[in-house]
Amino acid sequence: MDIVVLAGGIGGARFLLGVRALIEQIGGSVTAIINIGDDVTLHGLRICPDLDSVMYTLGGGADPVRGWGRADETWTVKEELAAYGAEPEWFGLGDRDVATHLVRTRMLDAGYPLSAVTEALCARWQPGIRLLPASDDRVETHAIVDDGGADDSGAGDVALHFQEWWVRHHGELPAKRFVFAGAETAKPAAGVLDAIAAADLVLLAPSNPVVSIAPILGVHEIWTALVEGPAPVIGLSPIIGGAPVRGMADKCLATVGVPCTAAGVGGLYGSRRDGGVLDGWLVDTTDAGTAVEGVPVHETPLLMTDVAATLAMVRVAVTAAGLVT
Ligand code: FO1
Repeated sequence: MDIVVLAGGIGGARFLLGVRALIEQIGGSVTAIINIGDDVTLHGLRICPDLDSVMYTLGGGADPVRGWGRADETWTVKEELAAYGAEPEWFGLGDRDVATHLVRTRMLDAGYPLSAVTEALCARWQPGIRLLPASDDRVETHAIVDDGGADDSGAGDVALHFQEWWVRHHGELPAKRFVFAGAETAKPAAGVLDAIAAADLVLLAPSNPVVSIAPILGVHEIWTALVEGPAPVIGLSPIIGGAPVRGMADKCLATVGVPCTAAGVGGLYGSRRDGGVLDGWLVDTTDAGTAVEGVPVHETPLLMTDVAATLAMVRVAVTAAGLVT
């Protein structure tokens, strides 16, 4: 079975452990199409947090507590940068992690596309799945916040890079909206459209729908390939019992005016029959009775407590698609 997964970073990585476990049992392939909206250049280094979270987690090198960056990390570079007063001090790069960004930046500067750079980095980590950035072009998520001016004209709006909004300001500055700068003209990365066309199943990981999945779907040809493609698209709710398991999906959903519920996110993605993307929607058993117009809803435990629990929900997703494992 060939499975394509659209995913963000930390939650996406945990989910992909379950998808990889299924494919190890039944055979086939996993291609993960990863959000690049969080990517940022700091200290001259190109940093791709979601690609790296997935690569490190599936390669056995992620910090298990933070979920981002490397295990057994040290912070000498960060301390030395701070000693120089080199901004930004609010974003920490670990020593081991820096090596990844050095290799990536050097290859990008030499003219390799991000998809080729990712493949080269994965040659070390052997994640057991194919990792693709959504695009080889830049797509950057910005939070539009009010600078505190006296009127509501929008004249005082400021666009903050997602990392500045989330890491520096802890997501506490109310965002009026999110913009995926560059998405309108971005092309799918090499391999993305072929993977979707060849897939037996497409899964939307239980990642943040607003700042992880939406920037991927915002690449026009990816959206078209999904909604016009042959593979069923099954999503898993990142919201359980009215709250995100981790992260800032509640703040992001409030920004786009969507209730922080499994039904709200299912409705945001929408039914493929009615101009949306979903053929099926998995919600946690806590959210039994959830209804999404035009989309069959399936209830199953969605807490990714370990790989076995995640594998179990992936099996339910496969069954929901009308496929057998
Ligand atoms: N998150 C933080 O909260 N603080 C940091 O200093 C930080 C540094 C960082 C460096 C590399 C990397 O790949 C991720 C990093 N993250 C950090 C995580 C990241 O900001 C977000 O959690 C993701 O972008 C959201 O998916």
